[in-house]
Amino acid sequence: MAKPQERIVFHVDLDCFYAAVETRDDPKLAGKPVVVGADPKGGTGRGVVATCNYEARKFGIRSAMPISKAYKLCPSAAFLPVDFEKYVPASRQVMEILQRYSAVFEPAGIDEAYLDVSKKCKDFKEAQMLARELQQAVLKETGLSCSVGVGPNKLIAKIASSFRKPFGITVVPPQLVLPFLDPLPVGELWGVGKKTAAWLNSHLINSIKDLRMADPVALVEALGEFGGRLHRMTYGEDDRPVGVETELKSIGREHTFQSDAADPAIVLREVDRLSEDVGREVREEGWQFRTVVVKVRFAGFETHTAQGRVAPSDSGAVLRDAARNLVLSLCREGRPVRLVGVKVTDLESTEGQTHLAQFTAER
Ligand code: TTP
Ligand code: MG
Repeated sequence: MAKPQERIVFHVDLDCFYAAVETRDDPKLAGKPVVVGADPKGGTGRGVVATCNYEARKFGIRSAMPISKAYKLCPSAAFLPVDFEKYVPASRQVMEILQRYSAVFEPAGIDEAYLDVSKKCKDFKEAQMLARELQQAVLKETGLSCSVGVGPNKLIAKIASSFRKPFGITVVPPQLVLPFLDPLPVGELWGVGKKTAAWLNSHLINSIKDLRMADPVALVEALGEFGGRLHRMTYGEDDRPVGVETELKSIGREHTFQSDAADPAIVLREVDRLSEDVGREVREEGWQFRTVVVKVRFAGFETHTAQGRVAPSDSGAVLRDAARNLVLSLCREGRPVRLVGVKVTDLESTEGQTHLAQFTAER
């Protein structure tokens, strides 16, 4: 067991998740650049890259980049559509494995989760061995590679898991928290988006150490309450427990048809309307979403849901396109639809969300 009051937290994140599932399932793709996302249509396609494997990243391709740009960077890559029917079962299988390593478990997205292993390991050395064991088990049982960050809390574990990817393990015991954070760019901190980073950089605050040395009063004056939180984050402290979801936020709307809709065009028109309403509310609340969830209830009450991740957004158009694709993936049998619903989750304030986009682009 870890010392009283000392916690040991893992953040596990799969490596190039969607692309990894695709290459696992099709051996012909091994070693080739693989891009998962919208159809590039020979360079004229609209839409964005969901993710790509590490071979494709060598060409500069990144999540959330326009697919046309990805095509220009590497036209010979394999371009594949997003296929949640493959990713959701893969995600579930990984999450089941992770829960064998600790009951104190918190999924944080389709390909990431936190584990509190304080009761399983007496120190960080043991935790490192457990992380290696977990990583090997995931690889052996699912064919997927993951990276693990090990730290005294969620904040450090999360930053650590992305530190050495793919198939990395980064252990940051309490006494190394400050030296670990010091040289990292301020954008690594949760909530620091492009705008905040640009403002900080213009004041010669580039690294987390620079930010710690900055005057907290000046930060609060410039950034409001967030400036104070940000300054505290530079000490790497974080009390949030693992296993308690921080206020699950979602915004959604549903519509039941007067008479069951057999024509997909009618269903999609309703999806557009619901997406517009949900998008408006998201913007009014000052949120951005990362996950889109749709629900389709067929005549006879059989209900299916599907969900997909998108780059952080508050755009009704992004929501509509994602929702349309998801609904189509459920409706393809052409069965009459009784009810359709559109919901967004993984909501964060505008600040927090730009962080993810920027982080992805820079990785
Ligand atoms: P990430 O864990 O951010 O990315 P990744 O697993 O592809 O790559 P990495 O090795 O750097 O962790 O996201 C998990 C999945 O979520 C990713 O495989 C595809 C999806 N996703 C999108 O659809 N759009 C996005 O903008 C991002 C960032 C992710
Ligand atoms: Mg990942």
